[in-house]
Amino acid sequence: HPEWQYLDLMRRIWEHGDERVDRTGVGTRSVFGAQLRFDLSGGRMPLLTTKRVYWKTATREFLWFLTGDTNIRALCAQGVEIWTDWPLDRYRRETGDPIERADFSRRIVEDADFAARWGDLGPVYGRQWVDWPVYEPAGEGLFRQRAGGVNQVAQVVESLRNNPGSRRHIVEGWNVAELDAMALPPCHKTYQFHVAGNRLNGLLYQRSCDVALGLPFNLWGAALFIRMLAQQCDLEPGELVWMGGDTHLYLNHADLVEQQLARTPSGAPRLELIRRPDSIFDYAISDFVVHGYEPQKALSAPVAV
Ligand code: UFP
Repeated sequence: HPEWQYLDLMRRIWEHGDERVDRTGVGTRSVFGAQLRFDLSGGRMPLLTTKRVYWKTATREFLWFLTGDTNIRALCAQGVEIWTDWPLDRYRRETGDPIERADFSRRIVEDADFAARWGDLGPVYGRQWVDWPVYEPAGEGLFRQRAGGVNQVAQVVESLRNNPGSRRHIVEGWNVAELDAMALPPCHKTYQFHVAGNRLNGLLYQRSCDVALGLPFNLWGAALFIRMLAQQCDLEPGELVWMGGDTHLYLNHADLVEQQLARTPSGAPRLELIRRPDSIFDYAISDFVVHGYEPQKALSAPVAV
């Protein structure tokens, strides 16, 4: 079962990883440099069966990236709270208001001005993917930002269609000059695509990986990206290659790790795209249907912010 790769990685980190003090202060066990490979043919997806993964939440986040939006408001409005802790933390720090997360989220949804002031994450994934800023000379040695940046996703769709043999099908999140303005510098920072015959392969390089909470989402997102591009470019889904830099487990995830490592994967969930939208930017959550997903029960653990 392909999921053993994930469980083996988890076990290797937990048993042999280097113990490190990390940015969050929680502490991790970590290995540097890891690879996983998943065959996506026949609709197969790297969707974990040893715990429930909220693939709709991950899909909503992915569709939000493609809109270019970097404010959490559209996510909170759909009940997606995966980014809420970062703005919440900043709001509490800067105002001293100990507001509950649910109240903060509700206020973001109900109050547009509040969302504009507190809900933005800076130029994170969405901005870089579809609107990477471009500067042009404005005379006297000055530069100004061009209206409309580079839409990397649209460019990759074009290059996959018109120049499939290219080795330059890349979507990059790591905009060096803008890292300081981001709530979190991109973790899943580089996607590369590769056409082999009629198959579309994809590779994700993730510089930093929370194996328990982040990776299940990141694998789903990367596979989804391949599926959507393949559909748009009349290709069959091929293989997903995942590569991790600092690949870690947080020390406060011990319960999750021990419970999950005691489980055995089973089943082969498949994703069906039930509609072919006009462009990669026109998908809706209702376009995605998963068949044969009967996961073991969810395992929760605290997110390190
Ligand atoms: N992280 C992921 N995947 C993501 C994401 C975050 O694993 O998609 F947004 C984790 C990795 C790391 C933390 O534990 O979030 C980011 O911290 P740092 O920037 O210090 O690497």
